[in-house]
Amino acid sequence: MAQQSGPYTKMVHAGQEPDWTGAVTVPIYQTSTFAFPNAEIGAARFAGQDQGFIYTRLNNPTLQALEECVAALEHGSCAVATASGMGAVSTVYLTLLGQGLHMVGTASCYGPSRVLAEKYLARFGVEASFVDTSDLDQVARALRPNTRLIYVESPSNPAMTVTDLAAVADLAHHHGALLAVDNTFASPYLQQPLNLGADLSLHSVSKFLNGHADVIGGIVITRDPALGVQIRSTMAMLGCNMDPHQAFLVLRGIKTLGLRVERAQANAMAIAQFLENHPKVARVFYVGLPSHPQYQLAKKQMAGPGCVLSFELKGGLEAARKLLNSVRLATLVVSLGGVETLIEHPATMTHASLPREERLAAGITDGLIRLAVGIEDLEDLLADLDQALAHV
Ligand code: LCS
Repeated sequence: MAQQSGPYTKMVHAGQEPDWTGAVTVPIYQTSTFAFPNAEIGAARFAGQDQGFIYTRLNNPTLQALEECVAALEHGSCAVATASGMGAVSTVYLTLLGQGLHMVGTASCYGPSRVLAEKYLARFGVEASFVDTSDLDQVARALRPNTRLIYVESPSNPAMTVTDLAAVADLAHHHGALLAVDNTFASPYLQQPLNLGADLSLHSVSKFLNGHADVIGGIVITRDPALGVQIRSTMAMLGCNMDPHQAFLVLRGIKTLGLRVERAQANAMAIAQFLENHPKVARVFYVGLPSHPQYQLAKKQMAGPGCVLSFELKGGLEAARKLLNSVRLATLVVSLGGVETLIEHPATMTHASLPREERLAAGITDGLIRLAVGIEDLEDLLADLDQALAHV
């Protein structure tokens, strides 16, 4: 496969050349460890002078195929698969931060990414400030002499807030810090943070990359190969490696990433327009609508608005509960990025751990509903929402 191939070709082929057996699909190398041909080669592998496999916690051919595929999709030099998205976040934090060092993060990022920094790493002397990273002044004001990492989720959950990645990368680099971007909501199909200046990109592959709600996994991508080696070393020390069977399923999911996102995104656009015109809906947050505050920025840095939206019901908590209990096709569940349409209530579910004041500041009101749109027939999805809204 040529280096300059298009994204659909990469999804199907990158990192997935047939092995010596000719297997068209990368096999599951379900082995914990790899035999060395002789003592000298074994020693050379440990010394980093021979690239052969050693032990699955460090790497494995099925994992390597997935890592090469995602690195190609995001224009990185290196990728490291992890057991979960939180494994990817932990690996990035523990590689770049330490006692006396500081990070700046997106206030409305996935809750545990914030709790990990503010509660757990704080015990080891790491400082963290979480601000609205879509406001560059807030990011600049939060920087300290000891800031080493800016951690941005864009679009971020659930108000779909978009941060100017190229501008934040400049801020980070002028300050001697690195920029890591959680690219989960966009997926590599719609956004390539490294092309915009980020140093690291990461995903919960449990979402769009796998796409079928049957795997938990994560991945970190770097531009600098030396940083990639550090990331792999941290991942291996933490022991948060992905399993070969997980990697096989994610590779299979990636083959249809573009097709799935295109279809779900078209559904999301039509649903966002339907909701924006509905009398019981106060507001819709979807980066594909001109009413979204960062509509123009999203158009500039993303190849499409994506498949997740949220909307606020005029009737508050009671209306939200009624709607959630009335949908028949959309499934009431926390997660996103699958082929099926998923619906949830951020204030009492994904963002329940945030103090009420902070939740409201991030736009997470009691009437807010998050909808992760799938690939079902649009008419069926609209009919389901229409009948559920009639119960509100
Ligand atoms: N980053 C983002 C943006 C996420 O949405 C999630 C999980 C993670 C990281 C962590 O990934 P995991 O360890 O679960 O693979 N988001 C979830 C959500 O919105 N609902 O359920 C999980």
